[in-house]
Amino acid sequence: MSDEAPTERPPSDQAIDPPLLERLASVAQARGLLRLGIVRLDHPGFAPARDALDRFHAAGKHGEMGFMTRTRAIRRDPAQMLPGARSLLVALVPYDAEPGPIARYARSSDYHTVIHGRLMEVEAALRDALPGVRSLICVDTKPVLERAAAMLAGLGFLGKSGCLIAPGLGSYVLLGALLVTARWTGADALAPEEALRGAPWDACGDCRRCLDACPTQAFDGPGDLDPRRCVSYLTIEHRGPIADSLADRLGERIAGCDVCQEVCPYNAGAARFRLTPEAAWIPPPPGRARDVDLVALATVGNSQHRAFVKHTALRRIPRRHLRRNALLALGNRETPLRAAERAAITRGLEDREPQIVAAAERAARRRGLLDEPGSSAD
Ligand code: B12
Ligand code: SF4
Ligand code: SF4
Repeated sequence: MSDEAPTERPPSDQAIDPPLLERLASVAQARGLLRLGIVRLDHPGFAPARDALDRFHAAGKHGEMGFMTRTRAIRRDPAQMLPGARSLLVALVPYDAEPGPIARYARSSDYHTVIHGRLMEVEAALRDALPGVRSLICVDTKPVLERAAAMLAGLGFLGKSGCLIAPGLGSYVLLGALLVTARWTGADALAPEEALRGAPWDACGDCRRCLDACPTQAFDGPGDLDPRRCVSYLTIEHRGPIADSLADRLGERIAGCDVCQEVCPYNAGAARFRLTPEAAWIPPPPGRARDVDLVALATVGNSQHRAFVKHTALRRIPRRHLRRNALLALGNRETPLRAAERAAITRGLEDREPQIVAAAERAARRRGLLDEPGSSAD
């Protein structure tokens, strides 16, 4: 405890000025958080983001994401979870992994844990500089409009895909924020008149590759996703059955989707590899590489499931949904049915879980299993 405590400023009077932000940014950088920025909560640029959120809910786009409805009011006004909050420090972390049936971010170590750990160091440095300051780390699970905050904090712009695109780094970046009671005394990274002029995806120009390439045509317009048609939502968040019209378009994806990012010209080229220090990448999960064997996943048991999702964001997918997804993916394969696939589908047909049975029936139909003499879905 420092002798200087009596001279502490009351928390309501604490401020982050540009030199302090610079010091925090260098702590962040050293810990693998790139491009630390700050935005005041009363930045007028949040208004259109809040309107977009309202339209999202009014159209029922939250689907089965109960966490979105439960936290709607706080997402609009994060000071409700930290009374006196006045600013958000926002940082980003790049990630990379092999393309495949699991989206890149979910093949890496769980970003919630990684970014949270790195933000704790920034939080500690802030508390050293401003004793008594209150703060809250927000990585995805705390209701903050992270993309809008990142854009307003000067980290990048939003693309028609809705993703935050950081200059030089592209959109394969994950976001984390530190909600703080201190006020920001510097200039806005994105001036209000700039933020309110045009659409946030102006930098996309005429390009619309992400909108056109989306396998489920999930965009209602630029930056306007309907998650209920998005592969990411269907494979990770959706707990009910998946309509055949959508299941037919999942391909072999079983957890998330990267198509709208894969086609984006801002992700082409090697600049992000050059600009990212080795320590900044979200590391691969500890332990052995997660092989994606659809047959094994279609019948995965409890302990294998735990091992498969451990230390990754895949933890969000319950075992029965991973099995459902694997069966849907097996149903989408175009190759001749192998014995191991037949066995996995047959096991699905005998399951007690209606969703698994439905996915197995679809796979059996599509792979010709039900046409074979003696085969039956009963
Ligand atoms: C719910 C959620 C989902 C849902 C719904 C996504 C959605 N588009 O709403 C589902 C499951 C589908 C999903 C999918 C994905 N997600 Co997600 N998701 C979230 C979460 C938890 C909340 C998002 C939210 O509030 N949605 C409501 C809509 C209205 O807000 P928004 O899309 O975030 O932002 C929009 C508004 O701010 C608006 N806006 C802002 N200013 C303005 C101004 C004007 C004039 C207008 C008109 C609009 C506008 O435009 C933005 C883009 O549409 C955030 C974390 C967080 N706390 O923010 C992560 C987050 C957005 N997801 C993330 C990721 C990585 C993904 C996936 C790439 C994962 C994958 N590979 O499968 C996909 C991408 C799909 C896509 N193209 O958006 C990252 C995005 C990082 C980035 N670079 O942008 C986040 C920020 C998580 C994180 N901490 O890094 N996700
Ligand atoms: S994540 Fe896939 S399904 Fe979702 S919007 Fe992007 S391309 Fe479409
Ligand atoms: S693919 Fe084109 S339209 Fe989509 S985010 Fe990238 S630049 Fe913008």
